[in-house]
Order: sequence, then C-alpha cells, then structure tokens
Amino acid sequence: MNETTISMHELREKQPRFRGMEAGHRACLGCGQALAARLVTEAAGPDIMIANATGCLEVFTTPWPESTWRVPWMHSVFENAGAIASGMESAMKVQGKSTKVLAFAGDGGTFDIGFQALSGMLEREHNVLYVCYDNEAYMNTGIQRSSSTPHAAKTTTSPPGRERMGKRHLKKDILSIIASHHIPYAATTSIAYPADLRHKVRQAITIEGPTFLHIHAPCPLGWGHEGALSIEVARLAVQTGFFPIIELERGQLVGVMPIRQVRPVTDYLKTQARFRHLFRDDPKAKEELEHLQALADHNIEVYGLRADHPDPMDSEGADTVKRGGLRWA
Ligand SMILES: Cc1ncc(C[n+]2csc(CCOP(=O)(O)OP(=O)(O)O)c2C)c(N)n1
Repeated sequence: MNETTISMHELREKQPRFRGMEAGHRACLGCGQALAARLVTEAAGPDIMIANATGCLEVFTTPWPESTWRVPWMHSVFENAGAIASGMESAMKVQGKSTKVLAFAGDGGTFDIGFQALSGMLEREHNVLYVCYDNEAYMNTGIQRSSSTPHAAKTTTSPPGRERMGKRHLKKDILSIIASHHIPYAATTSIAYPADLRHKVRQAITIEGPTFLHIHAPCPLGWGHEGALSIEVARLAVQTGFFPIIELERGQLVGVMPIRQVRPVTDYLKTQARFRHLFRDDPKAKEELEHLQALADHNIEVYGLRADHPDPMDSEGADTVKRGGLRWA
C-alpha cells in the first residue's frame, strides 16, 4: 500500500463517530448531553453500535436527512432502549462478532419509563454498556419533572408557588437500584471531568457483561443558565457533594472522586434559574436550602467524599488528578 492510500481500518479509527454542528447536530449551545455523547463515543472506539431511546439526544442528532452518527445507530422508542440493546447484543453474539453494543437514554428514559427494559437487560447479563445522560428532567418535551429532578427544582410540572417550593420529591437514587442487580461495573461521572468520563467508558467497554454509566449533563434551557457555563455548573454539582462521583463493582463501592474543598450547595444552586425561588426572603425557602445542604452533606458522609489532606500532585494544576486509581474534584 502506498503512502496516499488509507485502509478501511484506519478510516474507521480516524473518522469522528459523533459529528458536530457541520454534520447536522442541532443541540442547544452548551448542551451537556451533546458533549457527553461525543466523549463517550470517542472513548468507546470504532467497533460499537448504539440503541438510542427517544429524547433530546435522539432528536437533535437525526434531523432528516442528516445524521450525526458515524457508527451503526438505532432509534428505540422511549421505553425500550434496554430491550433493543439486548436484541442487538444477542444478534452480535449469534454472528460471532465482537462489536460492543451501547444503549443511550436520558433520565426520563432510564429512571422512569425505560427502567423495566433496563432492569431486564441487566438481570439477563447482556454484554451492553448502558449510558444515562442525566439532565434531570424530560427536556425534549418541555422540561417536565422526572424522578431524577432534584428536590425543590422548578420544572413546568413542578412550579414553585405559595404551597410548594418546586419539586416535592427526592431525586431517585438510581445507582443504588442498579447496584442491586450486582452487575460487574456501574459508575457516575460528569461532563466537568472529561478524563474521568473517558476513563470510565474505556473501563466499562472492556468488561464482558452489563455495565452502567450515569453522566451528569447540564441543560442550559431547562436549568436556566448560560450555555457557556455548563462545565462550571456541572463542576459545582460535584464540588458541593450534590452529585457524587462514585464507582461500584458487583454492587460494592470501589472508588470515589474526593472533593478537595467542599463548597456550600448555594454556590451550585444560585447558578441556575430553576432554583431561583429558593433565594426569596421566605422561611420556606430557607428551610428548603437547609434540606438541600443536608442532602449534599449526606452524600459526602455516606461516600466519604471529603479529602482529608491536599493532593500531593496538586501542583500539576490539573482539574482531575489520577492518584492511586482516584481522580479529584
Ligand atoms: C411512551 C411515550 N411517552 C411519552 C413520550 C414523549 N416523550 C418523548 S421524549 C420525552 C422526554 C425525554 O426525556 P428524557 O429521557 O429525560 O430525555 P431528554 O429529552 O431530557 O434528554 C417524552 C416524554 C414518548 N415518546 N413515548
């Protein structure tokens, strides 16, 4: 082969698997999901195929006649990404192919309506990496609350008013439920920590069996912040203990991202319009803020997130530093 020709293998390796605006993806500016999906597909490698539940990611990546995807990709309905991915994986197995199957869904498609199919997929031990892009509401249909919406957040179906301070219920602890399936690997991560995210994708992809990745992905439209602030907002969720970054193997906690300097939850909440009502001069609002701080404190306590000593590798100035298998927030 002369220097100017390129093999099919090289072509597959080199071409982007998730193409940006120029190829027709129509995500809002600062969309956390778009960034997360790009990071996941780049880290996963070329030999993958995807089942994608209905939701923002499916809609903004496939505006007819264009497609963002440069890997085999199938649109499932809202409730069955887990079942479609199970079928795809079984087909690969029957054909003796090693192509890794990934399932993509939002929090509505994972925590709520797609949960039955997901649970079945995990229980039957399909060799699939399931990725939940968590923007904490049903964004594609107009910002309705999901069971992943944080307590006290405003959505179109949990409006704050005289009676209530936004959503009444707690965010569902999906990872504990996933963990109780005793799958080989489950983890949370965030778009604010791309090195951590990529590392977890690579780890999950090599595992034979069901794996689950829960990615915190801000939505500027639904959360009410500037698109340019998505990374900062995501980082504050981690640094306040509001969104803990953890890793589980067979249901056991094996890793956490310790927080160097724990920040008060108000630092995170005040960045977003969905929590604006909590800063009113109102005793109920004050009570809710205390409640949310208690929830973050609980995460820090339960997962041991507080770093007791400064990281010796801090001087390198990296956002996340690998240290004995751990990364730092
Ligand atoms: C059975 C069914 N119910 C409702 C809908 C309408 N629907 C389409 S996408 C969506 C919300 C998706 O929310 P989520 O999974 O959180 O993804 P996001 O759009 O926020 O990324 C809804 C309610 C549907 N397509 N199918």
